[in-house]
Amino acid sequence: MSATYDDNNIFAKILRGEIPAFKVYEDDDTLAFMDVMPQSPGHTLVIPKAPSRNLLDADPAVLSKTIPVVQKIAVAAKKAFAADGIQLVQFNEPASGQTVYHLHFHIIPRFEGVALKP
Ligand code: DGP
Repeated sequence: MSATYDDNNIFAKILRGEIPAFKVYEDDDTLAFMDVMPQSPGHTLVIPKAPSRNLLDADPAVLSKTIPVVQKIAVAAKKAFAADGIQLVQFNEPASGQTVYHLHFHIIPRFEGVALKP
């Protein structure tokens, strides 16, 4: 049996305005904000507003709205932080490294010769 969505997760609280976040983009369906533990300058998270635990239980109709925003933020972050590339990371379930259980996409600017922070 797969785990269900728990709306006490930290990103649900950000969406409800219960805890602060440095927001960089918002529309009716999607929010982007800076990661509080950035692995590189400009590390940004993009989340759908609709509840899903991760990609495995996400509604494709929701994803069809989220992915264009992922692209938009990736392009903007590359330009704003003068990055050489963008790493897109996304975890599903604890075994993969997921720690916050609301679907999110990491947009991580990468720089030639510079390793990520651990
Ligand atoms: P993961 O579930 O492993 O993809 O990682 C969750 C990410 O969420 C991690 O990079 C740190 C970030 N994060 C955790 N708590 C907060 C928070 O309260 N605010 C923000 N902006 N980011 C958070």
